Amino acid sequence: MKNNIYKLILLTITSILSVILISDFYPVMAVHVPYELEVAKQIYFDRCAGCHGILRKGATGPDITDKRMKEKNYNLDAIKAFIANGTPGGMPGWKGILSDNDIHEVAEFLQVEPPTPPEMSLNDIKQTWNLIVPVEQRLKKPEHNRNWQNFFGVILRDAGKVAIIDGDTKELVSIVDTGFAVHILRSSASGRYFYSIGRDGVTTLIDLWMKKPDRVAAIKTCHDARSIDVSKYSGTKGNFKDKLAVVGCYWPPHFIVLDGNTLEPKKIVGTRSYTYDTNEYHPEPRVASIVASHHDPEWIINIKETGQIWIVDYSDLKNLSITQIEAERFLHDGGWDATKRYFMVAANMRNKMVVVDTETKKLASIFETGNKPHPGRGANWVDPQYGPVTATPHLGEGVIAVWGSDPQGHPENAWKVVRKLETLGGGSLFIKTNPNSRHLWVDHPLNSDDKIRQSICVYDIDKLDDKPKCWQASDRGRVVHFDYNKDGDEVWVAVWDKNGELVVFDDKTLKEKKRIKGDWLVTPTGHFNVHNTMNDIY
Ligand code: DHE
Repeated sequence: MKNNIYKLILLTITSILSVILISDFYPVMAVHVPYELEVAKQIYFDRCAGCHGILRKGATGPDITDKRMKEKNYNLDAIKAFIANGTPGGMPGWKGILSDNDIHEVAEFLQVEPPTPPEMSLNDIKQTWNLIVPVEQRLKKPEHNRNWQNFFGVILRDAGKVAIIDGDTKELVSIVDTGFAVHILRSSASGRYFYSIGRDGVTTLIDLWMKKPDRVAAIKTCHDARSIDVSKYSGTKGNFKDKLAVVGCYWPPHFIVLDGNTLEPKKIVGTRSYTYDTNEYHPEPRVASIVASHHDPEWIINIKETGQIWIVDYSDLKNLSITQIEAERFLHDGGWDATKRYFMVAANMRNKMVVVDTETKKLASIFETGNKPHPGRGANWVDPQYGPVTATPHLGEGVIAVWGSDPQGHPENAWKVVRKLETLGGGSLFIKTNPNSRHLWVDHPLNSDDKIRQSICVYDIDKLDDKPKCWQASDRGRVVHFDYNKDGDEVWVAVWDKNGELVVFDDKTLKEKKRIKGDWLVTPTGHFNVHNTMNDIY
């Protein structure tokens, strides 16, 4: 009885205190507003921040700060109409995806000053570190007889999980809990581990040698992230294979170096700096793609908003050396040429590709390809007419641009667009081929037409003047991203839908070999073959 009276008194005091506190911060609508602000902030973070930035200063999408809304005289209804219907600049309409109420909330949110999200120190990050299986307790050899170098890691985006599928048998081997909306997976240099990075900055280390591959370590590296890679170098400067990992964050804008085997955080480096061209301070220069060099202990780290490419030497973390290359603004995705000497990255809002020579550590070229190039990792092949080439599709137009990428053997074609191939329309994200194939595959998942976004096209590399073969690979969702199997004779593509599928095609005949289905296949997006990912084969 006495206890209950104490509890009642405590509850009353707590309630009075919360009302006082809340109304202090939000004097007008004490309880209602903070809830809605949180909802709007979350929707903005999930759906809009990737393109417009957390501080809304713009990148792939334009500046949408409250200041600019006022300058443009956009009132609530005008903003709601933009969000609902999309824009001619390429923003998709959100009607049908967001409710009318959500659209209203976001429109209101865009009229007030963007709140600055919290920072995160190395110590804050360390508090989230979870070493699930210490290294000494891990397996000394695989616990199964499967051909694990032909495993595929498949992102189950909205489920916050990654599926591991046996590429030989097409069986589901395991499903692993990861961060929210995992963006990409990368393989360790040995291939034994998959590293996943969630949009929420959660990094997960998955051990493929376990009978049922599972997490052996996890850590939250920031609040918003898209990229991760590992140390791949072994040579006279040391053996760094599987030793380090690096995560690139959108917010806070930093990259963080982790122990490759345990994910223990080692070093954090902020990217806030000055734009390469106007030399103005930028508060949110986000880390876009990262690749690991095979010939030096270095990562190539792309800083989106300041337009700089940083070559980071990870061999001495205490005396870190970074070469900062002035490139172009809004760097996004990219990959290696076939020799892995040149790194090529899209500056998508400037319609350009930027090339860095990682041997001389200098900018090699910047050239135009078309409306918003989006190469993914790109595609490399030996063209019958132009020699070694690389290609990108585009978000803004139905074109694949092909350029020479062999300045030593074919200097006349180097960094020049030598072919333009027609696709079914804009909205392409990924392209793929393989050294064992003479086919080039392209998707169109962001096209506004249902049929086109469910269609893929395949070009015969030896007859690029001929029309490609195109077909609808699914009657629902969006068909997105490719990877080959280890032998380079099968291509896997994802049907990005609540009831998702993986469709496996024979690369020679283009015939469908298998449709992997199951209620666990929730919104599959990127899917990564171990052998191709560890060796950067694309
Ligand atoms: Fe991605 C790669 C950022 C939307 C699927 N995406 C990348 C990379 C970056 C990036 C920086 C390069 C990583 C690297 O190589 O280190 N992506 C962004 C965005 O900012 C953007 C435009 C908006 C957002 O809010 O995230 C965005 N991306 C998408 C999607 O909508 C996709 C289709 C599904 C999803 O997960 O949301 C998507 N992005 C992918 C995939 C890759 C990728 C599958 C890796 C391609 C590869 O073959 O390596």
